[in-house]
Amino acid sequence: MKTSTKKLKLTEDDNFQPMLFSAISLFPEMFNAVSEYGVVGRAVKNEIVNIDCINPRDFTKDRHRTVDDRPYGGGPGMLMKVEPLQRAIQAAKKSQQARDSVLSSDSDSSPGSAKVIYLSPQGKKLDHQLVKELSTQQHLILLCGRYEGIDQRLIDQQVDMEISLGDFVLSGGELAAMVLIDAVARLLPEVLGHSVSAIEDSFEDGLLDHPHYTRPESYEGLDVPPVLLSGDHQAIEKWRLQQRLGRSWLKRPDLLEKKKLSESEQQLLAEFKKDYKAK
Ligand code: 4HQ
Repeated sequence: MKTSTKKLKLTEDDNFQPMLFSAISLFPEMFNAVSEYGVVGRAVKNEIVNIDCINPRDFTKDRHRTVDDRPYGGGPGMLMKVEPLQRAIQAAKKSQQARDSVLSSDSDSSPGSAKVIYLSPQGKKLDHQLVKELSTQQHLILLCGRYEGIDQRLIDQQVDMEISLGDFVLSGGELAAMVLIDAVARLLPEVLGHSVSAIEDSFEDGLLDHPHYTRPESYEGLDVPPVLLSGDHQAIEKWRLQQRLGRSWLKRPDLLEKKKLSESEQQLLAEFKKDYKAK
């Protein structure tokens, strides 16, 4: 056996650690939606990603396992009780410390650096840049609020970062946490392989994607753009870049304003605009 040339699978490396997401949630079953399906489901199965659900209800101490309480100052709705959440966060932090303690010390996995994230509309808006930064972390603890949310002192004391999906209101942080897990996990090099570093380039370079076509060649009288059938890979790449520039100009001018275009990109876009205005 030629052991010397056998490439070690990343996940067989003694120092490899799956990225850990600890979801603190009253509805842990919701996370099956990410951990059992598709690309992230496979990453979980292959132990490239771990998703650990922690239910604050398991950290209550009263007979009724109470997880909600009334807001000081009155008003409608309830808040999540502080102590069960606090204990759940501590438990999440311990689970990573337990993993670190069985690893050799020369790994880069920066133990003790779990980031606690609270999903809320007050947070920083999630975008590709932030997703990329999060994908460099070993352990993210995702605090999923229900009811009217959590006590401000818990945010001040325990939360490292507040993140929002956008200016709308969800009925709980779980869906937001799952969106974050999906977007972050697919950026891990072990999850999609190199095929997608190219695909992910879309947002990587701040442009929208180009249009895609598959069979049939003609559908309802609409033909696939001929260049895609030409076999001329250079021409195809050029057309795709032009489409990406053009679509960004049409649908997301804010993206183009942030981006510095090269001479050839400016020319491709000018040509797209000319054709667009001629139609
Ligand atoms: N909520 N982006 C309120 C959100 C939200 C968002 C989560 C509703 C937290 C207490 N989360 N709970 N938008 O609307 O992330």
